[in-house]
Amino acid sequence: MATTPYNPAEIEVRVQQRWEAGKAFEVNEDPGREKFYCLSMLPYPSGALHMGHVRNYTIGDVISRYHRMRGKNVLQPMGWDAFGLPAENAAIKNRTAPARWTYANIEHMRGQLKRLGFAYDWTREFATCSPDYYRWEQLMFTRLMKKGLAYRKDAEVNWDPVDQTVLANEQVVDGRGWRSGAVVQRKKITQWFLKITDYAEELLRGLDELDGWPDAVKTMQRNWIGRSEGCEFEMKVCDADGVADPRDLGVRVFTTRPDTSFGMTYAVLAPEHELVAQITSEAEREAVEAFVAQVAQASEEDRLSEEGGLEKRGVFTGAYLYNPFTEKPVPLYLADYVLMGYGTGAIMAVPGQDQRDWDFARAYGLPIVRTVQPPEGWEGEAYVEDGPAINSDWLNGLEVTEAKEAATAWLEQQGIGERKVNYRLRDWGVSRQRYWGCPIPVIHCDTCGVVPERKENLPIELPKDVTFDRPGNPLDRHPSWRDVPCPSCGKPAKRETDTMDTFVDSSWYF
Ligand code: ANZ
Ligand code: ZN
Repeated sequence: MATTPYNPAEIEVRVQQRWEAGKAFEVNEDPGREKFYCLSMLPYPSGALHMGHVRNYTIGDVISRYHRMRGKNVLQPMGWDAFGLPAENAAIKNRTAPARWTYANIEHMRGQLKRLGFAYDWTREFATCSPDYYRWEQLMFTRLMKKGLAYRKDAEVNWDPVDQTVLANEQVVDGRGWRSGAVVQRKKITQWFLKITDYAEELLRGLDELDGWPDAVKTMQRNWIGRSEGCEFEMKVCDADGVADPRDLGVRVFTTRPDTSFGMTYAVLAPEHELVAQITSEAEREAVEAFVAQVAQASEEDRLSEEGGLEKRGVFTGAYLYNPFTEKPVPLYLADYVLMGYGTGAIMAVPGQDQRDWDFARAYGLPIVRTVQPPEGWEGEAYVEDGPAINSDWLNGLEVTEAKEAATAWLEQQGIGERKVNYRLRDWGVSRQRYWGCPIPVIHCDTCGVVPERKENLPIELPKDVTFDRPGNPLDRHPSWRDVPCPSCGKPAKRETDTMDTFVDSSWYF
């Protein structure tokens, strides 16, 4: 039997030409046929395909071809997730425009995808860096803004004090700026956020309706959203004898364990808490300021690490909070393990039932009072499981669930607290202080404030005449792009120079 050797260079080229000539994979609407849409995550035009691309796009292609063979009208498009930092880095290195680098890569990678023979409808190809695409993203942004779902607040960035510029995490190498070598600082600037936390509950409920997803993935999503039921209540600032501060200051704490309140032996503010300066006593001020400065230098990773990346984990403020349950004062500390971005940025600490509090109490010589009875023979440290309440006056004997309910009801009755649901999920910071991204279509006017661009002026295109000979965002120093009339009053105003995170581009192309 004669065998024909398989010669891809000859056979595949011939077949692919036939597909192209016959528009084999172009699709038009056809109400008479069942539809099938197959979209694989679009590639980033890095320069060349890698084996991960081949694997991934082969899977989508097999599914598409299967459904096409079953007679369905199959749409399998392809495009490019094309904004992002590597284009800017290449621009700096090769002295070429980010757009040129990006489109040259797309050209090359498109050729590779075609040679692999994937059944794409190439007439529908698009790139997220093209104004035809990002005009819609800008329109969505202005609409989110009008609904209060895109808003501004201060957030930390990596700041290079020598280059005077914001750095992406990738540009910080061993705590130093990749170009200047200077020690990177944390700095607060005003940035744009999308209010995804408004949808936390909806996202959580949506997970229950997801069929065919692995439980591990759903659990990961649930933990990411991190729904947490507890209560928030206020404690008055006082002195060591429990005498209320004459300024009538109060601190709100969030706890999931109000049942353990009788075991609160100290309380903690996040070092960034707004009350720190006011409540700190003169005797402790120097130590407190040194601690706050030290924490400001540390990364979140260091702060949350078990060992504590810092020399010192906390400091006494000289102030006390009045525990309404025991009617006694507890010392108020600052500690790195309490984060400003969660709950109220302040906690009641219960070493008997919380391991982090236990470790801290041990290190700082603070008292430990158990308020849940551990099982007999218990030799561990903090006891976090269920059991009857002890050392808790009128809560004694109640199981955790009942005791929580009773303590919460009491706080509500007293008018000092209420039930509260918190989420780990944060609002999404979408501002990037970079050129190669979708411009945020907003104008800053001295008279009108922050104004969304008018629909008829969209898209706000990136200027092409920019240089990367200096560090930082070229949009900030472009001579004319920034200066525009205010869409509302017409007076001279300035464009926003932040662009959007590339994950915004890839959040809606489906
Ligand atoms: C007292 C207490 C006693 C707590 C106890 C726990 C156990 P989740 O489940 O993640 O919501 N907490 C609150 N705000 C915090 C912040 N900004 N930074 C660090 N820790 C914070 O955890 C809620 C618990 O984490 C809260 O309940 C509080 O400690 C702490 F036996 O209050 B708990
Ligand atoms: Zn104006």
